[in-house]
Amino acid sequence: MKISKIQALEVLDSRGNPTVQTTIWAGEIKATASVPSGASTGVHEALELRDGDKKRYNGKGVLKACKNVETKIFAAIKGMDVSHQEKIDNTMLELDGTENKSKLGANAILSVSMAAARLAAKCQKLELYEYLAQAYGYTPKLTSKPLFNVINGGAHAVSSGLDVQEFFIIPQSGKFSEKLRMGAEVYHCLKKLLDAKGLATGVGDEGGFAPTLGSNEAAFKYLIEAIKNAGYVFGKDFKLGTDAAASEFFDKKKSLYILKADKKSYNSSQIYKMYKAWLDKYHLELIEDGCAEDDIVGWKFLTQELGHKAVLVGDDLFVTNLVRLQMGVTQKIANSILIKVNQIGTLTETLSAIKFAQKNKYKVVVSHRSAETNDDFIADLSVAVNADYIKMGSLSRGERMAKYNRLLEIENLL
Ligand code: 2PG
Ligand code: MG
Repeated sequence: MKISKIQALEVLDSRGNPTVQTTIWAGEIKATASVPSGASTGVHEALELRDGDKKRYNGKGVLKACKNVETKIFAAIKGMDVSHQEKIDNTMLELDGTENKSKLGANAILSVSMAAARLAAKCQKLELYEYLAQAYGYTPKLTSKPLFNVINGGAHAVSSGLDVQEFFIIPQSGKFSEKLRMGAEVYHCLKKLLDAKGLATGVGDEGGFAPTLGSNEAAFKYLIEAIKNAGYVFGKDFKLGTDAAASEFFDKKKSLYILKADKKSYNSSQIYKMYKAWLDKYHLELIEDGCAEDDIVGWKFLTQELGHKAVLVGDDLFVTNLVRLQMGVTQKIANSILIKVNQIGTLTETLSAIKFAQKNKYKVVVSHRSAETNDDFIADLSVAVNADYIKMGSLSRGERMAKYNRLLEIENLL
């Protein structure tokens, strides 16, 4: 079970940009993991190390990060027991020594952290979700509700003109395989509907459609129609949700949320009113990043006004960071946290954020990034920690299906 060899490879993610894929060996046994990447990244996220060499991949190469894995990191963790996750992660944190992992790169560190966990599971002949559940004191459960992001806007589909980044359909009951089927049926009805109206049905970064709709609200109307066309009852079989990703349309200088598609703007003490109107009209179950990452005033209004009737998720707000989450709990803002392993960069830190959230009754949403690989680690993670929700994209694109198909396998195993 001792780490004997490491290799890191520059591979491409689903947006066609380089990312780090690391393989770790313990004797003859090996395991591989690759790292996702965001587009609407929070300013408080750990740093993704990019080469900056404009002659390669527009400066986005990750050869330095790969080198860090094979040299500095390997030298520090060689010979360690692969199941000593905390020790491996803490060794890398010490070696890096910076607040935001800028020396080694969060991409370098995370690839090792994930591959180590996968290798430990393999060595113990356990499924990854079983291993993680055992290691962190859970009983594996696949009860999370999927947030299917079937209309993409914002930074994930700039040509759509939508300010809001993600529009979710949320199936309300049935086991995972049934929820997946329901989601896929609505997805296909949505495609038909858009086709019939002569709207674009090419997909955005997360596999949702990216039509030019003219207003953010229009997206909800299409979702409701598609749900009905698929034979489901809106409000009972499906509810809706959104990731506004509001940091992206918050003008810091003017201190205003500017929604271009709606020709409207709001300040921090008003923005909740827009969501309240949407919530009442469209049965919103969940709103992610309704306010910008550092707009604590906006978050307070939002939480006071809507926190009792909607799941309010902090993504850019918390960045899977225990210290940011502690601040949120103290300030009583949001009531849920988005969990993205690469925002923080190690499995150990990810788990401490999850545990703290659960202890404080914040809901947990295990999430992908807008650029992914076929790595399905987060499927196992969500089952291991009994996530309340999962966010793994729409019902198309291979890198999203990899996660859903893994969940189908896990459902079968469970
Ligand atoms: C988000 C994510 C994933 P990105 O904002 O929640 O949907 O997007 O990976 O681009 O930050
Ligand atoms: Mg988000």
